[in-house]
Amino acid sequence: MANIRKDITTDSSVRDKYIAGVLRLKQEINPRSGLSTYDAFVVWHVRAMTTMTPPSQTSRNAAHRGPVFLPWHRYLLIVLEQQFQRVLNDTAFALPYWAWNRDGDLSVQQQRKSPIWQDNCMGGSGNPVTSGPFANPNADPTKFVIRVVSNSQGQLIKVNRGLARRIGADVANLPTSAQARQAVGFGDYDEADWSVGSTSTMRNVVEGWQLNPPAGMHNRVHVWVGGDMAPMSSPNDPVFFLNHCNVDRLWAAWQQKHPGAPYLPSDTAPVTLKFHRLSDTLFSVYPNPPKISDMIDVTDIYRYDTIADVS
Ligand SMILES: [Cu+2]
Repeated sequence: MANIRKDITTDSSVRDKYIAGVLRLKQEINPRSGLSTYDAFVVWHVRAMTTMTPPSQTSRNAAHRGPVFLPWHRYLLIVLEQQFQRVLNDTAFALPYWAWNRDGDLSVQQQRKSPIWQDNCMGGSGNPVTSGPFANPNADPTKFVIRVVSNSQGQLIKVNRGLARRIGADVANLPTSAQARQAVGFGDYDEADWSVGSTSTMRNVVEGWQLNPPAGMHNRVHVWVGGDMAPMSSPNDPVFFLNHCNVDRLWAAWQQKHPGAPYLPSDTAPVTLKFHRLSDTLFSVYPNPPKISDMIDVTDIYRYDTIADVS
């Protein structure tokens, strides 16, 4: 039976399990790399983002700015969810989501005071963050510490410091539910030239097209949270996965609303779109990654408690 993914601000049980799971995965250090199971997701994300597809250009990569954006992050979340189930010893655990669209419907003042930023949830803002479960101003290695970040060239750099956030500092507000419904309403999954250019396809509008300058929906959430959510190493902030779980919820809502609409591009697309075609294998640092086609129908693994607000 499929597990149910719920809103982190309305279910205290999954909220507390999510926090506990993050802290446990952070403490599992691989002696060879000096990095934790959690940190490996940061490395995987940076490596995917620096794998250009095709290598002759500098925008579309093996996880972003192209059609694979949604299935790649769906796979990332499923692998992470399995790690949570292991360390929590709870096969029914399902990742929670942050319904940032519901916060986006509120005033800017209220957005900054959302339940997600309270000390019993993700904690607050700052460099370093000083409140909540991930506060670690003295970079105590037994607490939540940032161990690896990316520079602007995508190189991995080892650090030892607390988590940083600039909530609402670099962009005023979050995407709204009306914007989410608009994105879910588009009939096409994606379109040529399969990049950042299309203004009326679900994938690109959900990922980053500028519904409201200076950034689109998922990109806008990254910029709105700021700090460690901004660079390629953004999985460093546990909010990353809650953002992407809501992004995935929008895709699930789109799939239900347009049951006949296919994932695009199909396998007849040219090899320059490798990593983005339906039967291409997903980029992974783990062995035996699945194909995009394996990520289309995952309703036997998990479902969302509701999609009503975004469909
Ligand atoms: Cu990403």
